[in-house]
Amino acid sequence: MMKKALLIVDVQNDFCPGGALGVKEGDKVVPVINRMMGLFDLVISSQDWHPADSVHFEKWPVHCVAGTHGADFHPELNSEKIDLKLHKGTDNKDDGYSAFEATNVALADYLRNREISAVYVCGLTTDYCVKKTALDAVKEGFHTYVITDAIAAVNAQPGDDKKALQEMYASGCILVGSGEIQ
Ligand code: VGL
Ligand code: ZN
Repeated sequence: MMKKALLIVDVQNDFCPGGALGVKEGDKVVPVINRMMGLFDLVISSQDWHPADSVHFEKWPVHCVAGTHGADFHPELNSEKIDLKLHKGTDNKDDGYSAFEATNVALADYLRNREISAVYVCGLTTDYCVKKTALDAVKEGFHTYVITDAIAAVNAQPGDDKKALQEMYASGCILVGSGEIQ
């Protein structure tokens, strides 16, 4: 049996409407993700977890500062079902867009040690951290799925979401709907 992990990227208050870097309909991914959790051998989350003096904030409004409310999970996310919680972007010199850059756990080794061969990526945001995480998952040799109804984009330029999906598809990611997962 192919073992599979759900990778929930950055479903944090600051990326949801009303947050410091709130994305349109960012909160809509939450019920979709909660419904899927039971289908996986392993459920893993990442959290953007920046120091207040990060160089990252030269590109972005201040968001997801470690330990703040903005860095907490969306309150409706069923975080009790999460087996492993990753922190990324923790160094003041790094963007940490990919969950594979988590600084508390070496994610690729962690997955391989548990014989996970397929990774399903969802969460926020389509054009940054979801994309970088999915591309790294492919590079690390995992069968990589992106759940298209469980992601939302920054869309700094209109169409960035479509572009990101095309790039992920062209790199070997498989695009699926949450309803297709067994
Ligand atoms: C993200 C912008 C800045 C993300 C994180 O989670 O996609 N985007 N930091
Ligand atoms: Zn960030």
